[in-house]
Amino acid sequence: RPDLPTISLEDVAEHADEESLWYTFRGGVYDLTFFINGHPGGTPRLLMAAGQDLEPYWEVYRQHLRGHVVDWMEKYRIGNLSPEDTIKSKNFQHGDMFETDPYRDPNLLPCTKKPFCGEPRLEMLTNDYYTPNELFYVRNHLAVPEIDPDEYVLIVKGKGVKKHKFTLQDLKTKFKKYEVSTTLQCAGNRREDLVDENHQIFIAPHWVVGAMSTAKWGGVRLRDVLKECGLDADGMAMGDVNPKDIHHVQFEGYDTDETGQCYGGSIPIDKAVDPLGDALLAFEMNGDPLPRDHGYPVRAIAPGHAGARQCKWLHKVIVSDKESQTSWQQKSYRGFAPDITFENQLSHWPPKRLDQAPIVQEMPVQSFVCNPPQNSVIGGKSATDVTIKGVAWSGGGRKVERVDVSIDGGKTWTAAELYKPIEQRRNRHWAWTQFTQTIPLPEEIQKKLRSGQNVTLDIVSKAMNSDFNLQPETMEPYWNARGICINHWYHVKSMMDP
Ligand code: MTE
Ligand code: MO
Repeated sequence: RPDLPTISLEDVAEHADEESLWYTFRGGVYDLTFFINGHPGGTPRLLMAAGQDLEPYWEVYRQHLRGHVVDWMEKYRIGNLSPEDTIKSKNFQHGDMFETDPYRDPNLLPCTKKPFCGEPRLEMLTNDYYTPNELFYVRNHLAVPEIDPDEYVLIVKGKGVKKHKFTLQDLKTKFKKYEVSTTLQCAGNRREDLVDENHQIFIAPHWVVGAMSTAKWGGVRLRDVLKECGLDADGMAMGDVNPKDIHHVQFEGYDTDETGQCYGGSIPIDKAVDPLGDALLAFEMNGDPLPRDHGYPVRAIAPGHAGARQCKWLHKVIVSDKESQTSWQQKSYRGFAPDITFENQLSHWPPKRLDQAPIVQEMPVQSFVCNPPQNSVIGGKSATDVTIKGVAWSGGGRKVERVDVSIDGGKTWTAAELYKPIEQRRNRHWAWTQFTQTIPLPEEIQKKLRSGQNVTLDIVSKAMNSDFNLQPETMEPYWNARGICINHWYHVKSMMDP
């Protein structure tokens, strides 16, 4: 950009506070002051890198290197570094907080590596009803904390409770143990499906589809712990007691970013005190202690709610009049209208009419085909049918009543056989339903195959929940800039090759 002035590294370093935020990147100088509150990872992290070169940070947080982030930033370029300064700017070394992350199974396909987000190979999700722990999707926003179980403490405090501290041993011995089977799904699952030539999403990770898994969680009920700390959970659940200043239960994790900000989220108090809500503080996953990636030693489980509220490495439970004030509650998981984009509103936080962008808790009905796998080649000159398998789930404990499948992209449908080997009661259908169906191939497809021609099937499923809500056909009516609650038909292309 020869039209822009040359700026020295010393000058850039002067612009490193809320008044003025300058950065360098590959020889360019950028003024991102307006973006102070817009960064999806939070203001402190933007400040942390202020006055410096972004490349060493982005070596760690590689999701930024996707073309559109770099392109977008170009609009805010104010100058160039000299060739000497460009070389110097890269020498800054940034520590890697992810070095102590645990080993991961190679069948957990990484979507981002630092922080680690991985989704299981989809075709493996229908092998078992409960997802094996090593294949359960992982969504970390930060590095995995190292927690000594003897030093672990859970702090409960806030409105309506007396401050308490519990050790892991206290949780295991002072309360009755419960087991709850629930599916977790990241609110951003299938984010990649909202991206095309006309739609960009400036938030990572771009999950394909596998950010959904199911486990049986063992632990103690959140309501029992709150009662032990003095909250009138029974009175509140019955509606006899309705305190004006108690609306939310906030969770905070042991995991923190480079600036000390911990992960956090909250759920409504009604979910926490509801005896039929099954909210847990879990220390077991499918009968084993929680793996490190899934929150060892204790995590929150709020069945039916978005993955983001299931706070891992749980350190604090805070009863409050307010929702969690973290960026994960306030920014990341809001549902914006289709005309709101990152460029036109969200990079200048807060956008207008935040009240029109609700914070997600319970998620919409979802299903997708796992088998045959995406882009697979299935054989058979003499094939006469194709067997489809997949998973379906609805947030809010709503039951999956029916799943229809199609091999012609949704022109014709057949109801699938549903499989749910455990009993869950009305509005407590926290765990998914698996489905399978064998569809006869139409005569013209069979003819083509017999004559040696390829046929590509467009396999789709659509689930209906107990509210009679169905998955929408396309993303247009609900496209949203944060890329959340994505549930339109998932198409699997599978080629039959004789
Ligand atoms: N809790 C903490 N402390 N830190 C996190 O990064 N990620 C959340 C949630 N709880 C997260 C967390 C998100 S967005 C999701 S989708 C789920 O954990 C994922 O849980 P899993 O990794 O066990 O599948
Ligand atoms: Mo998530």
